[in-house]
Order: sequence, then C-alpha cells, then structure tokens
Amino acid sequence: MRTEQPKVIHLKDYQAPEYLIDETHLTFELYEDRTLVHAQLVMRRNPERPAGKLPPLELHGQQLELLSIALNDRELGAGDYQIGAECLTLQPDSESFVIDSSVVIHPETNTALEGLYKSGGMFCTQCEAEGFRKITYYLDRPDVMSKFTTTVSAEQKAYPVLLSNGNPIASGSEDNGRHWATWEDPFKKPAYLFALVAGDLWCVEDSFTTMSGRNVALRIYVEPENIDKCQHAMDSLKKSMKWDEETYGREYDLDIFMIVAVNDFNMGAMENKGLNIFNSSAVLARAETATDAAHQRVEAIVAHEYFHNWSGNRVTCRDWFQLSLKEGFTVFRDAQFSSDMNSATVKRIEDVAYLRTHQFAEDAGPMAHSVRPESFIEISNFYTLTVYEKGAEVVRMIQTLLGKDDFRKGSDLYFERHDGQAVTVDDFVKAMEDANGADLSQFKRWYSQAGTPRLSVSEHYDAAAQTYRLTFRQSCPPTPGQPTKQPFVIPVELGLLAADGADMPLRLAGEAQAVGTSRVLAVTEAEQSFTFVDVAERPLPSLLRGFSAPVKLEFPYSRDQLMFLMQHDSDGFNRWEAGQQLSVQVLQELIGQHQRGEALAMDERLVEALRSVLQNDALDPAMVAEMLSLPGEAYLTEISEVADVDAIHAAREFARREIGSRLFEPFYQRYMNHREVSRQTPYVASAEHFARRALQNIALAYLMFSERADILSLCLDQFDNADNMTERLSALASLTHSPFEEKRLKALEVFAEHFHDNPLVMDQWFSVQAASPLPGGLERVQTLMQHPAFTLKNPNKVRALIGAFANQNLVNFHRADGAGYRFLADQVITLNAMNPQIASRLLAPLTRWRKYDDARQALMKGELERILASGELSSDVYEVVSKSLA
Ligand code: 0A1
Ligand code: ZN
Repeated sequence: MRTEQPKVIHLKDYQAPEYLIDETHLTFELYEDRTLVHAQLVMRRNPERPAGKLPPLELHGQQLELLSIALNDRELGAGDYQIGAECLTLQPDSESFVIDSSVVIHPETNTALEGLYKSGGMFCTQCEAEGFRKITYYLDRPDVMSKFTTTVSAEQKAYPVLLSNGNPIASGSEDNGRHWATWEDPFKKPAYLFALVAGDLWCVEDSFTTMSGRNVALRIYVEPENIDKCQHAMDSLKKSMKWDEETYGREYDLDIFMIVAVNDFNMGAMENKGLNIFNSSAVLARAETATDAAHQRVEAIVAHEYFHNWSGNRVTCRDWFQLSLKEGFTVFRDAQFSSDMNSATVKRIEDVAYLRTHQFAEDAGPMAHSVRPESFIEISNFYTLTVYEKGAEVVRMIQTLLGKDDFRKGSDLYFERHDGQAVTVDDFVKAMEDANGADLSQFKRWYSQAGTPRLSVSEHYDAAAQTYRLTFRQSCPPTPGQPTKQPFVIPVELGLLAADGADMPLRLAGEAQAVGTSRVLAVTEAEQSFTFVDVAERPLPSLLRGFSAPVKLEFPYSRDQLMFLMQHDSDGFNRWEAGQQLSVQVLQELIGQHQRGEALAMDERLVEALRSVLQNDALDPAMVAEMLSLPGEAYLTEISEVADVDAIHAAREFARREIGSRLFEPFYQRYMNHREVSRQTPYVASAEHFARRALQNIALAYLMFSERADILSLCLDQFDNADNMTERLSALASLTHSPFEEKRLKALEVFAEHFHDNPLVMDQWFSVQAASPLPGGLERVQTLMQHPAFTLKNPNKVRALIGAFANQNLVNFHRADGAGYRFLADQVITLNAMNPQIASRLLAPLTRWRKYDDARQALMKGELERILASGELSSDVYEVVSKSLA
C-alpha cells in the first residue's frame, strides 16, 4: 500500500548496480502459519562502477520480518543497518563479502499473489517483476544475475513434491515428518526468474531429444484431479521445442523442463528458468471441458513461455523499461509458431482484430505509452497490450523490412552476442543492423513514440503516361507527454489489382524492370509519393497487405471496390479486411439511422457479399467464419469519435438479424453438413477441425436469430449431445442470448450441475452469462457474485464474471444511470486491498471515459474520483486512476 507520495521511476535515471551477487543460496522452511527464508548472498563490488569509497548497499525488501542479518559471518546489530518500508541499507567494509539473512514471511495470507503465496493447498511463487523482494532481502533488479541453489523443506505428507529452478541435486527426509530437496540452477539469472513450488501434485512425464542429441525430461505437474487434462500442453511443448530449433536454431539447455499448473494466478503464465508456473487455464485442456479457443490458447502460451528460455532468460532485460525486448520479441515468436501450426491467415486476422480493438484503444487513452516507456510508478501496470502486442508488431516490421533470412541473421547475432547478459532494446536493434549492414535509426522511433499513426493515401492515375502515383501522408496524434511526433518508418506491403482481379507487375519509376506483384514500400516522410510506371489500366490498390504496420489506414474505397477486393485480392488478410471495411461502412450507416430515429435499412451489398463467401466451398471454413463475423462493438467504439453505445448495439444486432434471415438457407446447409461431420468425428485439436466447428457454430448463432422452434431443437440437441466443449458452449451461448427463457435457464442449470467441480468450466459459465446483452445484465452479474463457485480471491473468476461484464457487455455496463460504473468501482475498491494488480487491470474500462457522451463521461469520472478518495490506494490503482483523471 502507498503510504507516501508515489515515486516516479525514469528510464533516464538508470544506473548500473553498485554491487553484484555471484551466488545466491536459499533455504525455505515452509509451515502452515509462516515461512522462514534464509538467504546467503555471495557479493562483490561492480567493477563497472566508479572505484573509491565503498557505497552503501541497499537491498530491496518488502513485508519481511527480519530475524537476523550477518556480514561475513558477523551478526549485525540494530545500529549496523537501517530498515525502511522498501529497503534495508548497510555499509560493506570490503570489495567482496557474504550476507546471511533470515526472514519470516506469510504466504498463507498473501492475497496479492506476488512473491511466495498459497494457491489452494500448494505453495508457489510469482516474482516478475518485483515479487522477489517480498521473499528475501535482495538486489531485485533484472541486471543483477546470480547462480541460485535452493533448498525447500516442508511436511512430507501435505507437500510430497518440492520444486525449484534448475536440476535436482539432493533430497532427504527428517524424523519429524518433514522432508527437503535441493535444486541447483547452473545458469545465472535475475531474481524475477526464481520459482519454488511445494504441493501434493501429480505429473505427466515425457522426454525430448534436442538437436544435439541431449535428452530432456519434460514434466507437467497438476493437482491429481487434472492429470487427464495435460496431454495437449505436453504435445504443444514438444512442438515448441522442435520449432524453436528449426526456426531460430535455439536448443533447450537444462536436463529437465517443468510446468506447474496453479489455480490462483494473476496472469497467463511465467517463464521461470526450467520451472514455468502457469495459470491452470493456460495448461489444462481436453475435448470435454475446454473449447477450441482454449486449446489454441494453451498451445500459444506453452510456446510463449518456452520461447522465453532464450528470448528473456538466456538474454534478459537490463531494466523494466526494456520489457518489450523480451515480451514483444517472444509474442512475435509465438505468433509465428501458431501461424505455422494452424492457419497463418486466420492467426493474423485474430491478432490484428485484437490489436486494433484493444491496443489502439490503449494508445488513445490516458495510459498511452511507447513500446519502451519513459517512466512508471508501478511496473506491473506496464504489462500492456502496447508492450506485448504492439511490441510484437514492431519486431514483425523489422522482419518485413529486412526479409526473413536477414532477420534470422540478426537474431542469431543477438543471441550469440548477448548470451548471459541483461540488455536493452537498442542492443536488439543493433544486432539486427550489424548482421545486415542496415540502418534502423529512424525506425527506432517505434520504440520511443506512443500513439497509433494515421496513414492516409491518395491516388492519381495518368492514362496517357500509364503511370500511377500513390501519395502517403502520415501523422500521429498527441499522447500524454508527447505533443508532437516525428515521422515513422512505415512498411507498406501492397499490390495493384487489374480489372480482372489479377495482380499487376510492379515497376517503380527509375527501376529497370518490374519486381514482383506484391512488395514492401518504406514510407519514411510525413508526405511521400511513389510512382508506378507501365500501368496499362487504372488499378485498384491493395494496401497494407497482411497489416504490414500497426497504423490506421485511410483510403477512400467505394463499397463496390471493397466487394471487388473481397473477391479478388490475392492477399487473404486483405480479402478479410475489405469485408471488415465494408461492414464498418454499412454499420456506421445503420448507427446514423438509429441516431436519427429512422427505420433501419441495410445495404444489400453486404448481404450479397457474405452470401458468396458462405457459398464458396473452396474457401477455408475458418476464413469463412472470420469473414462472417461482423466487427465487434468494442472495435466500433474504438473507431467512433464519440461512441453511442446504444446505437452501436442496435445497429450491429439489426445487421446480424438481417444477415441471419437473408442467408438462412446457406447457413442451414452449412450448419447441417458440419454438424453431421462433428457428430461422426471424434474430437481432434487441429486447424482443420477448429475451422469446421468455427463455421458450424457461427452458422448456429445466425440461425438462432430466426427464433424458430426447429432451430431451437437443433441447438438443444447440440447442447445435450455434443462430445466436446466447443459445440456445447456455443450452443449454450446462443441459448443464453435467445429469448427462449425457460430453455435458457434450464440449460444453464444443467450445465452448472454437470460441471460444478471444474473451476475452469465454471469460468466459462460465468462469462457466457456476464456477456449476455439481454436487459438486466448488471443484476444478473450481482446475483452470480453470490454463487458458491464465485470468489473475488481468484483472478480467473474476477475476469470471467466482472471482466467479461465490463469489457464485453457494453450495453449493460454503460447503462445510462451509471449503475454499471458504480458496480465496477466498488469491486476495484475491494480488490485494491486484496490484489492490487487485478484491481488495476479491472479498472481499464473506466479509464476510457473520453469516448462517451457528456453524461456518461461525468458518471465515469465520478467513479474514478470516488476510487481516488476511497482510502489508501495501492501504487497500481493510484497510477491508473490519477493518470486517467489528469
Ligand atoms: N512474463 C510473463 C508474464 C507475467 C508477468 C507478470 C506476472 O506477474 C505479475 C506474471 C506473468 C509472460 O510474458 O508470460
Ligand atoms: Zn512473455
């Protein structure tokens, strides 16, 4: 909790540490009412700092009860050191020395889930970013890297499994019913990668032979009841290990790799060296209890954490401003992996839709920051879409500009040059430059300038000269602390379509001959033109193929041109994008009609365009499903100047009903065919099967708008008889949004009865109801909070119910009387004291108040002010609230 004015930490103030820790020897004695931590730190002065008088040693430490501390075996007395709320300070008397400390901590009452805590019956840790200082006095900063040995002792019966990083080197039992195990990690690491687990766990075992022929034991530890839900994660792990060898030449380095699933976890998972700790939602998956989306998420997160072994652990961050060094790069790597494992175009569509809806909103809000932030109050607030997703886009642009082979040369040099070091984003870019003789100095503005650039494009065709000129104008709106921006380097991949839909050869003025039919232009100036020659007819440009840069593109396409691109663009992503732009135009027209009180009437052309997509059997069903998904309400909000919540909802619902009724027949055909295949095929978690089920389920949702009894029967049949959660949950979601109240309530009851002892399935049950746009949403959520399966102590539950309500149920959350806002603020105030990280994340929807009408703005700001005045705020919540009101 914040007791004084919060300190702002600035990147420009970075200084290397005065002291280093070569060895860290830890002993944990775990008890039910306390834990004793003994730490022996073998330290020396940092030779890179100025010599001279020895500076004081400031060890980080929070919420620790110090029992004893010794310097070179000499017990220190109270006068030998000072203890503050955040640090212990003492004066070393030699260049090299050993500190021994003993502290008491209380994992059993740790609800913040940071440091050492208990999740159900097991002990576990979460140390990133600054959690290790809640375990022992230490230099808790990523540029202090040390070799760790860890001994854990606990009661044998309750905690038969004792784990830490590295390799197990010794273990034994004591007479008193306790036992112990010692682990040694041969790799130097910062404290944020430390992990410890103790519990009654079972494990699934496998092995992997690395490219140099070493055998690695693989283990996934879970609570006994989940032992049947680990196979998918294990398969994903082996695929990731192989992929990283083949794609990046990266081999695993320890003899054992472990994953532990815990139920109470603030984020998705954590890449602790050799001992990844996962939110159980990111590990457990089997057909009956996890959806296709959950299976894909498990595959992606297992890969992400595994890839961190190189991009994050072997080469780590110098300081937390460099967070995107590991996160942006690793998200980029896991996205490449997922594209290779599944449909690359569908993966790109999903990522771009997510980025444009959520990261663009962050960029336009009060917490906007650059990929490498300049300052923060609480680093936990900077595990953001900007650092992760936009950071990945920035790495992707480097690959687009350099080409795949040269990018790989750069990454090889980066890993080779910096293995075992804590480095910066500049070091990463420098390796990319040095390996290729490239100059990325202007490009680096992507790391330092916040905000989403706009790129508006105009065209000029000269029929007589057969030239075609594209003029690009870029700008970037101001963000907090950055009123003006310099031009970015924007890679624009493009093609030109002829009247028959074919790509034209591309020859720029000055070039000897045409070079390909799709190419990347680097826009580097505020305004810049490119002229193509030998252009025999007026072309239609396909711009920003594959979303080659995270910008808002503006080009005055007509609806007919968009329909043409939807059919003919050789770039699959841009075919989808054309459909989205067409839908946006049509939806915005409907929004206008609703606002003017007119009867809603929808442009036929969208229906016809979707009909031809739906009837095209040659298209990947997953692409068809994506193309049939209208832009979400949150995206429509993001692109509005002032978002009219009710009009957006009404327009989108109207469009969905229209599409459902006009395309009833083809939807019915598709549904019946696909459902039949699903009925006859055992569940397989692979792209082809995901695709079929995606289209089947979107068809069902559209068909349910008909409110016909025969469709209801199909839906109920799927709900009752499906052998997998993907089909069952989609049927439940369609029912939950339907007017068949009796059937809906019955289905929800049956579902809860069946799955009441599976917390992850119950999360889905909460979310489906929380997201239902039917009137009375807030009251339903308030009632669900009383359900025995709900608890504010579990972050997954908070996200599933309260998060889903505030982020996905926009009509109910933004109801005009402000009750949704008041409810959210109440939860934030309660959670502030229990779990500051979760409280601060839950707040995000209130920070977007500038998007709404005056009345809602006042209500939202009122709630932010109420939070600010509610008492002692954590630094997490304080930072977000105060910046939102600034
Ligand atoms: N490094 C992890 C994310 C993570 C960050 C913070 C955490 O606790 C506050 C937990 C996990 C990743 O990128 O997967
Ligand atoms: Zn990560």
